[in-house]
Amino acid sequence: MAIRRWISTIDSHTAGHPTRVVTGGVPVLHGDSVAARRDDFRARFDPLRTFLLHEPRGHAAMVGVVMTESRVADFGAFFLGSYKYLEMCGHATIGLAVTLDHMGLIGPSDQPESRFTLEVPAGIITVSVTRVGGAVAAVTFENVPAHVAAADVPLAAGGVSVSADVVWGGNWYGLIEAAAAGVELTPNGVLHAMATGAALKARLNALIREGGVAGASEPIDSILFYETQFDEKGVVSRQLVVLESNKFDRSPCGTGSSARLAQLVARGVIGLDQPIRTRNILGVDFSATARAIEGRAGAIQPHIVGLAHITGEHRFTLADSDPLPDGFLCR
Ligand code: PYC
Repeated sequence: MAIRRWISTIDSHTAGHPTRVVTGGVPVLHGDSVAARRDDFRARFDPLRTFLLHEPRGHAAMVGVVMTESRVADFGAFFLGSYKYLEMCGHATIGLAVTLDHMGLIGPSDQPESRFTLEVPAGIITVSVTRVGGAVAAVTFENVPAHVAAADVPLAAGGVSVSADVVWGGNWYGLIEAAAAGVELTPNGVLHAMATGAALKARLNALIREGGVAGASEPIDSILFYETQFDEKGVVSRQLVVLESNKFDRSPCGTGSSARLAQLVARGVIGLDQPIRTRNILGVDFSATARAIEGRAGAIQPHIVGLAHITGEHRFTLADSDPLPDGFLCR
């Protein structure tokens, strides 16, 4: 059997959501910035994205990371989604940090902490890895600033009438209270949540496209359904991000958690420097804290803490006779 392509990856999961970091096999990319090299990849090598992320090697929820040089940060990386390229991805940043530690690329493992800067298409972020007994115990990233663009947008679709806040957290989100949308934040509620979320996202994007949402001009990437709970340690945001009709974030979602922080601060539910927990439908938490940004009233700097676990190392191949070289997804 003749093999036409080899690509190696290290895979991990962050609170259940997969990250596939490419460690070899991507051709040299051109451009002055990570965003420019991402655009070069998209223009010339997009079939590599679907080869790696789509079935039979991946699935709709798979997220890929391509590392590339940075002229302004310690590392550069861009994010591959199964349907599109992401400006920023929090769970994959945590997965990347654990992968870099696994590869021995971010400092001696007997150090209690390693820090690095990372250029991503959305900007430059700072990442730190905390170790206990030589093993990674937590990854913290300081995300790009988050802000609310529009609040209380009335929305009717998918058989429900709700209101949405449009919020930037590194990607664009429509934030909707789960109970108002009849969505259950449990594994059994996911199919219904994806159908309802996809209908609400399409409606909200149509409104934004028509200029009907003051303050919002870009299409949202995802709907984030939430429920706010209070316990003895403070606020818990239970949440589920619907990315597409067949795709939800298994993790509490790093950029979604950033958007939630901006919303909770804007609504006065929490203050700056007050950590909350954002919890996925599997009961795994991120810790999330909003910090002030000097000279930028209305925006907050999200600090997100989570953990990822390595699941395996792969050497993907493409045989000449493979009838599905670019992979496939069914909606
Ligand atoms: O964690 O930011 C995130 C994310 C975005 C899409 C999937 N995960």
